[in-house]
Amino acid sequence: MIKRIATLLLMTVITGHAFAQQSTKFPALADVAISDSTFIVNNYYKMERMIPMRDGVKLFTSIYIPKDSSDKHPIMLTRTPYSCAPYGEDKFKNFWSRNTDIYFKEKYIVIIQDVRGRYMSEGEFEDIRPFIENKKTNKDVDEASDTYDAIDWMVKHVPSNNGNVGVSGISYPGFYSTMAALSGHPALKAVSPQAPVTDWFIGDDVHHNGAFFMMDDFGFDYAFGKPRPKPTTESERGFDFKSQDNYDFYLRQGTLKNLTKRYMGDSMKFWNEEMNHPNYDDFWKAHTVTYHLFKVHPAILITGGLFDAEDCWGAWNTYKTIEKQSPGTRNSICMGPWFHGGWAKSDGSHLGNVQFGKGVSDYYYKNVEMPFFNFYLKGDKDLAGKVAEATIFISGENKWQQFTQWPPQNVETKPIYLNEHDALTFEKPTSVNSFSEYISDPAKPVPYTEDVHMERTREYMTDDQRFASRRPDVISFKTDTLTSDVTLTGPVIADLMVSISSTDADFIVKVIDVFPDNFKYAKDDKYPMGGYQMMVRGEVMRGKFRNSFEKPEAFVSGKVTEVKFELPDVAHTFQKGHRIMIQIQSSWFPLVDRNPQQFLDIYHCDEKDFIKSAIHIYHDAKNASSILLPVLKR
Ligand code: PG9
Repeated sequence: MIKRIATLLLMTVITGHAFAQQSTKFPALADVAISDSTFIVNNYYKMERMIPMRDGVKLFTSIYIPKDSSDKHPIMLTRTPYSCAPYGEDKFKNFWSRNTDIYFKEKYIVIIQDVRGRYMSEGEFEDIRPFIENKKTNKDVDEASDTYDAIDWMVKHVPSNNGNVGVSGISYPGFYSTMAALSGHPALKAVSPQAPVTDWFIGDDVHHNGAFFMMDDFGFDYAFGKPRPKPTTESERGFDFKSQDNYDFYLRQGTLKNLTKRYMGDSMKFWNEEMNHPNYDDFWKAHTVTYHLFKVHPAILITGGLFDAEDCWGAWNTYKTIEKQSPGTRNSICMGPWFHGGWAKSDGSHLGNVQFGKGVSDYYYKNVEMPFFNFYLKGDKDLAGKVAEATIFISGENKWQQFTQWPPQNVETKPIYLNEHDALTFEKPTSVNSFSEYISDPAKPVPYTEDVHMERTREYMTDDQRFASRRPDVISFKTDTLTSDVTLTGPVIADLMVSISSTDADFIVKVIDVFPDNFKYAKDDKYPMGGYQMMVRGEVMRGKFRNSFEKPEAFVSGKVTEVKFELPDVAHTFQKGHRIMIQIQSSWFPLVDRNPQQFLDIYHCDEKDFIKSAIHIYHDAKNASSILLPVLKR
């Protein structure tokens, strides 16, 4: 380490004078990690500016510029609610800790902006600020108009820019990227919304199919939702759980009403909005960008993780919505075996116990993201067409595959049926009045993972499900050992025939790859991989929304009822010798809040409202429950 700092110092001294005319402000070494920092620190300088928006509000913007002014460079802009820190023109963000340092090697001008109302930018913040379709005055501002105004200033004032701008961002910055694509600025040529926050009621972060993702959202809202009296460089403090056991902590809180009363005062604006909008109403629709993707002009690259616990839905559905609403847009997608943002933060070789091989993230940057932006922002002609419509990693066989459309054309939607004796067959059941029963007890909800911890893990997305298989309130159906590979590429649809003894319930469906009993990655596997039950996809459906997210409906106790819902797209090969398993349960705690299993307002109910429910899942000739699988024909 010492040796490398000496090199850095030496290089700074040697190269410092060569660029003195641009800037003599080198960052304090304490703010510079080693690794690629030497290159970035010695070849870039930093400016900070307050950029004026059309309504007069000014946004704090950090601008990193190549010292090489012999050429003009494209701009890569990220707009974030999570701070463009560090603040100070002599302090560099540690870009070198992420794969995105590639933009410095490609000599982009890298710009990060605090969005309106966050950190050092002026104005009032609004979570996922609604898009204003017909802006009439300069007071009609949203994230699209803020991006337009920011880009307009940049192309006119940032030294050495070539007039071409790209925008990219992961997660919430992914939402700002999607909104940027609606800005209409002519200099904005290419946008990459990555794991974009897209619809917080249907599939991202806060709710999935109307079920509240309590653990993620409580922690997020508590830290993020506090009012900001004035611009500040300081981050909000997170919640002090005083516990290392999230299952115990949230079970002890009992109801959402208690969480609100105990920890979330009236100042927690968005939490209180969530508590008071239990259905998919105009509030949620106004805060959902997929109603406005009709005029997307820049080229689009959507990037996401197949095993992203936060915005997997957003990635798939932003791409699909642009396909539908802006058919003329150059719209492409790349999904790899990553956790949330994993392409930027990891080599992509594994998630938890499941391995995907070497060079996964490298492949993405070298063959997808950089060619995409270099083509549109640098005019690299030889890259034309190199980026496929859909570049998808197929886990299981662990190979990248390029498709001309997504879902692929040669996909057959094949129903696989739940059957008696826990069987899963492509043949329809023939039995009479056959069902599996489990008792869903809110006092003992099914954990979402096996071990004890506080922060929601990202590994749960590929965790071994054997802990759940062994519970009496989880039912599992599995195929015989596969005699040939089965590759699934596209959305999975659960079509359950159920009855419950109460008036509401949640249904969690998991698609699982059961490894052979003798499976090993290597002789010294740290975890017993033989018989591993890898979750390929899991999703929850809050039963009362089965027919409408806007108008929830109670179940009639004991009446056979269809519950049909879509799980986010998958890309996985169940290899020969493996089995396909479907698991069904009615709680997933504390990932999802407990359903009191009565038709009522869950956000304001009391502990006494939580009751057990006897859940019947039917698998007979009259009421056949099935999972519609997107089987790739090869
Ligand atoms: N997807 C992240 C998140 C947002 C809201 C609640 C919980 C998580 C994020 O935007 O960082």
